[in-house]
Amino acid sequence: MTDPGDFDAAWLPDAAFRAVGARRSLVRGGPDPLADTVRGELADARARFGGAAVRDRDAAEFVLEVTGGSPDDESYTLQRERGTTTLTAPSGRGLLYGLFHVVRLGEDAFTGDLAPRTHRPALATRMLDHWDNVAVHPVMGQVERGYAGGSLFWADGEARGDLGRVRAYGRLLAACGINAVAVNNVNVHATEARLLTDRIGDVAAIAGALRPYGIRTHLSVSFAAPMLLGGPDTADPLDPAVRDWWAAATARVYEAVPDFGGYVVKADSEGQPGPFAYGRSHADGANTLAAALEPHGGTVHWRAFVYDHRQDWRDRSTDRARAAYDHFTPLDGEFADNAVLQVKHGPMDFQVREPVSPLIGAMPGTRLAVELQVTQEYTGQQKHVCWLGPMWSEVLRFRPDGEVPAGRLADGLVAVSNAGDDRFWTGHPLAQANLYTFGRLAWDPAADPRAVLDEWIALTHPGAPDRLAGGLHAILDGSRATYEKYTAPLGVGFMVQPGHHYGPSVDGYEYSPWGTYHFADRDGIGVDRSVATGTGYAGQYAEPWARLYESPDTCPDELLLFFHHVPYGHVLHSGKTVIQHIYDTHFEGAEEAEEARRVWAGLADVVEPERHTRVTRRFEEQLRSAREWRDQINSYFLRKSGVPDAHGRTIH
Ligand code: BDP
Repeated sequence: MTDPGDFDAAWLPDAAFRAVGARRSLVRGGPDPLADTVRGELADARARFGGAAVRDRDAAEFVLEVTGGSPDDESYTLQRERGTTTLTAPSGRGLLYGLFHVVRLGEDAFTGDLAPRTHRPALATRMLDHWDNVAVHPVMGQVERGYAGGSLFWADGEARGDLGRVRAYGRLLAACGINAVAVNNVNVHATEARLLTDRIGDVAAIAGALRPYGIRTHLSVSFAAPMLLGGPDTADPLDPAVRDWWAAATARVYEAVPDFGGYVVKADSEGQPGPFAYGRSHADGANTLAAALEPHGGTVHWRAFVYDHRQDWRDRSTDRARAAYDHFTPLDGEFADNAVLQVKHGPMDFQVREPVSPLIGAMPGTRLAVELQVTQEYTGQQKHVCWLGPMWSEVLRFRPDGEVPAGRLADGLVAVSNAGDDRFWTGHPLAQANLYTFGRLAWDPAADPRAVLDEWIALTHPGAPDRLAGGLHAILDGSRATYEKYTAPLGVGFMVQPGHHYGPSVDGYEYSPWGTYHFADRDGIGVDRSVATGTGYAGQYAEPWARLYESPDTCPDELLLFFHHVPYGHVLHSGKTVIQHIYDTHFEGAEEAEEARRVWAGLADVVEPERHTRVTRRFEEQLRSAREWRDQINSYFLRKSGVPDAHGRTIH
């Protein structure tokens, strides 16, 4: 067993269980493996905080009961009257989520009365994708875009022998509502391809460690798997031999992992094989895998991140932002019922500011999951504080046609995990807030992210003085806005160093074929994506958005350069010119990062020393980097435009 002291307790410190553990409690119903998990949690908490297990309902202060129903029903009902708190759920799954709800409430769950209230997740799939390689990749390392050490699942080219930490991970995930995990990278290399066949035992072991916390295990597979793994010499999805191969391979997966969740596929994207090679559509590709999974209750998550990364800016049709919509909307209605199209939240690639992808909402006949990136590839790589709750909430509240109620965007929410074998799980201890917030927003996309942040703060630092809670809130709440200020302006994106994507390089991708341009010249900056004169991307939206984005007069400031190429003197709705906005935000952003560091320094006496030191070091790097961003961006645009800063500040 891993010594629990080897890693941080994150949002489940023992003290968070004080209220639960101090009660006389009774668990009824079963047999149900997840109810057993609840029993175990309660027994541990009681042992710590002096409560007792009782057999008589009348003697119990806390009654937990599985009432019977579908094992997949995740709902629970909580109430309190006459001194007894009662948690009921149709399944052990719901009971587990209910227990964590009670943990969040603490003493409030055992005080006064609580009218009965039933809680259930808004989205059925709440999933984390791990971009983990089994073997260390020569360029990408073990975890692609990972900033938290090695993989939680894999070490030395094999599944970890000790799965104690995987179990602890599953527990943390359950406590914020996540119910699915894909355990390997979407870029499937040779070793990882074999997880599907001769190495399925490794996957089964991991699934066994996650199962007690209600988490189903999924696998990223290569579209070319039949060819890579000794099957037919083609991966043509309509070839009967290929279909048979997938059916047989999938049946063997289910022998090893009976509750296996399904496959994740990145096809025809950034060098991964796909159906285009055979003149087949992505629906053909997805449906072949879906057919193999269907008899077993599995799902294929088919990624919509399909674009040509070897293109020049030839004409409007090659705008990368258009690609996912152009590829997939003609296929609406053609995907199998157990195929889910997994769509990145923005049309490009996880930038700090993008419009919501127009594909979301444009495929009413297709099951859809929205993909977020919790790992901070483009948002500071867990060296910078950047709490993404507000950004995700904006995405989840977006109404594609101005009408769809919040939380109805998709069937599922998926995110690229930011966790690794780091002592603090996430490299930057404050990046734990991103993982937690993702789970809670997947459960309830309409939740106020700031309330979720405070929940995380309270759980992670039980009994902490108000000063600590207030300081953490101040540091995290505005951190995405701060990061946005000192990096690429007004939605234009990128301007990062090529390859690793950390730190500024204004023209780093400007003349490369990846399709990520800002088009800055001496007169202006931005990408014309209007229908009238540009790439036509704005026309992929339904009204009212298409009209709003079409004109620089109505386009929101923060997305102006994503949609329009404008002169530096263009006046924003804020009243500032674009060039002055660039200068001002870059000075402000670096100052705000400095202020956040100051707040953190003032918390030294109320934060565990190791955690405090880790964050302090990260702040040093964040400040260095923020100043570098400020100086590079400001001097680049001063030179390009020749327009001086209105406030006469020195630009390096
Ligand atoms: C990009 C990453 C790359 C991923 C790709 C993806 O740079 O490492 O493989 O997304 O989502 O953001 O497939």
